[in-house]
Amino acid sequence: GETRRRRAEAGTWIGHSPRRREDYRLVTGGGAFVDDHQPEGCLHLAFVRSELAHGRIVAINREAARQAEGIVAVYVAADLAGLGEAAINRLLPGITATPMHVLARDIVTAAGQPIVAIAATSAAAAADAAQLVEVQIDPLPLIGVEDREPVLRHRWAAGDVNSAFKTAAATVSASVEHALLAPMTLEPRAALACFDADGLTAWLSTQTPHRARDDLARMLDLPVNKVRVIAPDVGGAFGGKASIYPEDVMVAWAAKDLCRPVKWTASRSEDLLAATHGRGGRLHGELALDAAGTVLGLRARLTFSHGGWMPFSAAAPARNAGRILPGPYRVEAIDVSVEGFLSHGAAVGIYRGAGRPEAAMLMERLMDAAARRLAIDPLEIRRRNLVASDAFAYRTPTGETLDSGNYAALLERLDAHVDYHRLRSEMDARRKSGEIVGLGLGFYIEPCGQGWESASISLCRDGSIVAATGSSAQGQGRETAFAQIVAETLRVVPERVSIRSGDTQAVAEGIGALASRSTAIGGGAMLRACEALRAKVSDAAGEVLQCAASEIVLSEEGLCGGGGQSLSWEALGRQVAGAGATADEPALTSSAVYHAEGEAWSSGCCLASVAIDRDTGTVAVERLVWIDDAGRVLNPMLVKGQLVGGMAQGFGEAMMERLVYDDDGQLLTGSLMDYAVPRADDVPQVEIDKLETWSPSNPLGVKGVGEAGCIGVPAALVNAVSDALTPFGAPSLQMPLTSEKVWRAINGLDGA
Ligand code: SMO
Repeated sequence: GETRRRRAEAGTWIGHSPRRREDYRLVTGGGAFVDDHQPEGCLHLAFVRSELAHGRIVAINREAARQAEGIVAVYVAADLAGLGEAAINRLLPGITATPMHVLARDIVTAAGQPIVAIAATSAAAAADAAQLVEVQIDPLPLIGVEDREPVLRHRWAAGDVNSAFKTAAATVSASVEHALLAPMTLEPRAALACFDADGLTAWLSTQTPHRARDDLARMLDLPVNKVRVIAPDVGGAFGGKASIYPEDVMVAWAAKDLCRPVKWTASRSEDLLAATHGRGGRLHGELALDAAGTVLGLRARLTFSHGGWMPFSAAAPARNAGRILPGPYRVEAIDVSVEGFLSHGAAVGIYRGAGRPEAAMLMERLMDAAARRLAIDPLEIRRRNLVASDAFAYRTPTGETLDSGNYAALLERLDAHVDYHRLRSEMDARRKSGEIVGLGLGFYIEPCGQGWESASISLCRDGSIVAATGSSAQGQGRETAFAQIVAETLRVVPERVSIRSGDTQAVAEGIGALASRSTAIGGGAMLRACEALRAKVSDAAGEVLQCAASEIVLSEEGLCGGGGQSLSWEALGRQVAGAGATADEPALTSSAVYHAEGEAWSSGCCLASVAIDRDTGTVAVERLVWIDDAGRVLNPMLVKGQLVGGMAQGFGEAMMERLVYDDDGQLLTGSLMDYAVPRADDVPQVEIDKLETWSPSNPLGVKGVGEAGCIGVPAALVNAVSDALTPFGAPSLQMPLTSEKVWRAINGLDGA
């Protein structure tokens, strides 16, 4: 009531934490996910998938399936004549694109690849009929990475790296392997499509509705304006829902072919098998340093695995890892090369961080190696190499421009928060008394997206304000944050504002929610649209109130003219829209496409302290302290939610998770009995503090935060465990740091 009004008057919604407006709906079962939509007469798809990782399809017998109860159609690749190809983002020059096949024709390259699609009157009938399809595949030998040509290749070079290594007082190296991971969403992938005289409407569990629309239009040869994609509630995405999938296209094709609604919802095992995997990079790096620990040069070779085909953003992890590799450190001479290879398995795509975690892990392992070699404290050696706070905008040797940051202040705040040197002495004392304990640091930078986003906003006939954004929602609180931007700009309470997202009809063009970009770029678009609407509102109110537009003052109560005359938002809406208009009819509308002036770069640092149980190798995280700088914070509660969620996934990567294929290319981790996702009682407590270095790259001064936890936390954890294992010959362990691996290292056994 009163507090709210005062805040609205002061225009201070930004920086506060109103409760998430989407939560009541979501926690009371009122959410509507794709699978909750069940149009009349909806058919269900099931897929017959390849049982082999490589082979030639020699025969498919679908007769029995066709005769089964409730079966409407049984599709093979030959039935999909005229189907186009999905787009690929040529983020790096020299990409040899390998787009997906909706259904495999002739050759299968991964176990789990769809070969046959069955449409039936129920999901159970479709699944039963799938058992009746006989697919005969002649096995082919698997192709190892050594027998493949790279599908992408790029190199970043600057300065005289050879002379840096020649003149160095010390050189160190590190190798990092990122296991393949599953972007584990609560809601598995799901697609529903209807086709009628107006065209195709597809409900997809996607984070990029407009891209999906364009893909479906191209592949199905429909005009873009005849395709509408709706992302209703999306139960997590994490990069795994940023590209169109064969199953999505098959659903749309079947809906068009049969002129009936068609739906498919993945099982958990289907997602583990055939949704895109994340990570899977192997990175090797070397640092050249002078005797004081100053980095003189960096060499690195990064190898990424792409799986069986390349989704839209296939090159993003490789490109990100390379372009951000020096991290927050000043390095003038670099030679960084990256190569990507196909392999037998599901496609590998972006996953929360998309190359950033890989870069941070390599750089932070290297800094620790350098600290050990030169007997300089790990915090101190970082302090000596951080980009100085007066060096921004800082041009990196890979050609990126870090817009802003204060890395020294991050370090000071971390130091002060934990009393670093006391903590270090405590650890030393405990180690002397026989405990296995360690401290680890992880510094990171987080680029928050490039390009543009769109927004549109209307004052409606009833005085309500409806805003639409091309940034979509997947659980991160989009409605709440964007309502704050609107409320702040138009000086109203957020309750007056509704936010629409995830619908290609809400805004004509858009990018979506990925790459930590939504607030920096999508928020910028929303701000611009709001400013344009504010001008229109002032003009219209000035006309009604007979005063200059510049005299109009906006508040929750309405529009006030220079002489004290006023009218309510509803009165203005009614006046402009006309008496005959419906309540939700737009009276005034403004749209904006905002092109970010530059990329916003978040940053941060983490410290982990761990204690290891000598008998079991179990790692207990005693403290996880984290300072994040996401620029100006719109909503501290939402930011904390992003940080904690990212931390849980980063913890999972560092300590527990790993997709495993056997030598025949069969996935061994096909269920949650085998793939270890952290549960609530696995995830450590975290102490979070922040810095707010506002970004000059966008009008809100904001940066991203969605990926930070996956970037900084694993590096700190791995460094902490490595530090703890120093007395055991400092073995170089690769993630995940399972108790078995750690126990083997303690006991000097192979396989650590
Ligand atoms: S890995 Mo993200 O959704 O760009």
